[in-house]
Amino acid sequence: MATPVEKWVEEQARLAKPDRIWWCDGSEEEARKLMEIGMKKEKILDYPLFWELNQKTWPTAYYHRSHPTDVARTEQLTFVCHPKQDQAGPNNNWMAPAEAKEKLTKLTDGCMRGRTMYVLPYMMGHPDSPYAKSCVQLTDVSYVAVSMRIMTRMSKGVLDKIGNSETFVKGMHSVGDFDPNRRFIMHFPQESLVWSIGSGYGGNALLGKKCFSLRIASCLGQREGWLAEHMVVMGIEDPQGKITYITAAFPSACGKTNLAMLQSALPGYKVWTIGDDIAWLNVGPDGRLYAINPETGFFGVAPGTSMKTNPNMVHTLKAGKFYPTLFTNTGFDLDRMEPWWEGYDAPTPAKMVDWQGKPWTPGQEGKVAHANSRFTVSMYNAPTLSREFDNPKGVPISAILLGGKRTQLVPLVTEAFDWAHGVFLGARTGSETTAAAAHQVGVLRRDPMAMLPFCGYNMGDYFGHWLSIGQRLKHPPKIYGVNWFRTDEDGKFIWPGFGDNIRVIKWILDRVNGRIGAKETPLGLVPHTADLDVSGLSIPKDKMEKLSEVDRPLWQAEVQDIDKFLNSFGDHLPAEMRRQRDMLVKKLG
Ligand code: SAT
Ligand code: MN
Repeated sequence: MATPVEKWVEEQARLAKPDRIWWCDGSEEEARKLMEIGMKKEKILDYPLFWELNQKTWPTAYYHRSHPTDVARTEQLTFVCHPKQDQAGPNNNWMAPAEAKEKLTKLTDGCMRGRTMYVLPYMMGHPDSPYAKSCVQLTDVSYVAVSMRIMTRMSKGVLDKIGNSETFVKGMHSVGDFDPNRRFIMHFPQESLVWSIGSGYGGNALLGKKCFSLRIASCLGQREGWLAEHMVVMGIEDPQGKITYITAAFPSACGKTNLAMLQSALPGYKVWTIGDDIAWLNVGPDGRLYAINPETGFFGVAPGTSMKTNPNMVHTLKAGKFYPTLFTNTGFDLDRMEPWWEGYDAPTPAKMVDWQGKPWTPGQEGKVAHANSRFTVSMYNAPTLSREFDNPKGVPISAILLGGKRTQLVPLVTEAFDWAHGVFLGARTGSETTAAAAHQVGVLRRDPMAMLPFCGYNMGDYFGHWLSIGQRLKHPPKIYGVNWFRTDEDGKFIWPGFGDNIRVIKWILDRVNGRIGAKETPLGLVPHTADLDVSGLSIPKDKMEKLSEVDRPLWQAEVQDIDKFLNSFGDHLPAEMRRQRDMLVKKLG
């Protein structure tokens, strides 16, 4: 008798019509075979899927170039298909499930002809974790199969675990013909199904990541009483050896990976990495909030990554422990067979090809690496990996940081008065857009909890769900708004960022542990000047003050923009959010 997984795979194969089906076991031996196939047989346009990089300088690393139209998430082609549009909310594109399936069925019919269909059984979360989920993804490209081995816990054992159960997460993926006009990333939360066609890009194609672990999982979380969030999870060890765990939400390409493995600028502090992108948060039996990272890899932005900004990532990328490490759409030094990107601090190669394979010489116009070029590497390579990483229960969270990229207006750090105020602080957060999605860069948009592109249901209900989680927490974490990106009159960042962000985290730890006071502003609590450790920095006093300044007239204008956003949720917006909004207006005077 065929199992439910076998039946589903058979059904999908009947539609997509691959030449062969390959059941993956997630082993290294298999990954090596897939890389061989990618180097010798599979192609995108007329170039191979993988090039082997210099194994002396970049052990286990390979280079991949994507289709030039396929370099970032495509939010306008991403749909959440609840039975009713109202359930998707104004924050999602919506299509009725039947209509979406009809469209996808046509596009999928025969799309794998001449190709192999890889079956990827994988876990999001440690297999022993009560919070983990069993999943199966199908794909017709080895780049995705190998990437999923890095990013998830892939093994044959997952199939045994699913056994005869019908409840597993389904992901159907094909690159199709890469035509953006025939590209869709569709989610069916009621069936825990993701169906994606036409793109090989990470967030569109590694279906365990944003598609399942955020969009679908946020819906599961709403139903089951937990939160799926776009957050870093990290432990900070203080000079006394005590480790405090925090999470931090930032939009894509705003430095989450750098924060997750930060090299402390303050002596005695050390960061332990648990995750750089996704956190699943559950209320523990002791009334604290517990976090797990469902992933096992980093899919990080290459440009700007260097020994100066993130030495631990450079070590991770060069560790060569877990097979393989992938570089996608960076520059490529063909003489030395090495990757290169803007901001990397090794000497610039004299001659390279750019991310599209065109000859490129230093000093010429344009960039050698795509702004959203990426690396895919195992977390087990990281020298900062927390020893709690594989703990099935997760880690107890003491503080939640909610941030965005705001060059003006928003203070460096603000502590919420309480949980509900923190939910409002998150809900009103705006951020300037980055190259991680295909849209105009640098435009301000509201991005609550950095979840705007990833919340799989009506965001008004999502705020309500956050409020209800707070009510179940006996010991809720404190909530902070943070902004590393404020600039001065010359457009230069005032705060140094990177390893110096530990200074803000230290203030947060001192607050969480009740060691210091804080100054009240209309937005929340900010540091007394003496409490923020800026030893060794040379930021002039007036600029430091600017970092905590609340410009009332500008904030009154900001409230109008916040109102516009919050009102778009109509009666899905909890009354508590309106109460918080009115309180802010009153405080601004
Ligand atoms: O969505 S991805 O996983 O491709 C990366 C991001 O945008 O956060
Ligand atoms: Mn992300």
